[in-house]
Amino acid sequence: MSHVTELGYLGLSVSDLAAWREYAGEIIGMEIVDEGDSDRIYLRMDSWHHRIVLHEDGGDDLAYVGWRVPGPVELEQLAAKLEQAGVAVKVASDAEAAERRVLGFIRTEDPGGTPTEIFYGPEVNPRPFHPGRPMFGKFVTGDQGLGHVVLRIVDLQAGMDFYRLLGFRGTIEYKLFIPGPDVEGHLVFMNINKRNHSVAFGMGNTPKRINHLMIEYTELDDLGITHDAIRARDIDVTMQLGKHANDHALTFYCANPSGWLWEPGWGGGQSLDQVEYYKRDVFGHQNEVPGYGVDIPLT
Ligand code: MBD
Ligand code: FE
Repeated sequence: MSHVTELGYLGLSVSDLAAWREYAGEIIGMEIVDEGDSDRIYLRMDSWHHRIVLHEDGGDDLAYVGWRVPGPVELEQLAAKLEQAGVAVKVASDAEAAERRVLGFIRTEDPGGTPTEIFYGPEVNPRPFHPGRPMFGKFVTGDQGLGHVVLRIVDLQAGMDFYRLLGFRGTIEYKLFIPGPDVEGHLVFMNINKRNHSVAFGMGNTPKRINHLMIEYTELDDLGITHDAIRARDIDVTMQLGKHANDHALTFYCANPSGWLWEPGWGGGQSLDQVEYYKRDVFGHQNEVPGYGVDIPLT
């Protein structure tokens, strides 16, 4: 049985590359890799050539998501499984794979309309990771992938069906009361490896494909330094520092230069073998600046 193994890479459409350089490099601590291309820079988080591509194309949204499989055999098996299930897939050319810095990939679309790529063979750079600002530790990646994404998928069942085809496990975990006591909001969290969840959805029919990207530090102090840097620049914080009930990560939510959210975090727990559900968080995560789609009562 073939399934994806991790959240491998993201492509982001951005309109203000200069602002993104400062945000991703000086505030968050990612390594900026500029190879002289007129239309893009790369963000490095570990030994990979990059984990994120910033495409300066006038958009301000998620452009594509890359899920990893171990190798070419698994890619072929997964492509056949998707086609059997009636999901259209397209095999990328060698030139397209080279552009993505992988050995091969297929393209499809998830039920929220997010361009979804399944790939194998990322380019790994033997040069050490060099953070964009001093860091005590590293980003948590490795076999947990680069973080988690919360995507726009309105039809929760269709979303679960699609990601289960890719091998994900998980279901509705949070039952929140949005916007009043009579209306339950449901959030779906799905895991594919040790990371508590790699994909989630249930935030409604938002204008953008993505609500947030969670990235995780190995050291608490790096989260603190990022928090200070966000506060010093008066960047919108939509939910304050707090601890989630499912992944036990200490996180906060801040706006990025494209007007959607990053969720820097520390201390994430592992995925569970058996399902649980929650109605609130452990502590914190109070709403601050509204309008980014996570002003929901997690506490
Ligand atoms: C998360 O990572 C999250 O973003 C929300 C809204 C709830 C629980 C865990
Ligand atoms: Fe999250």
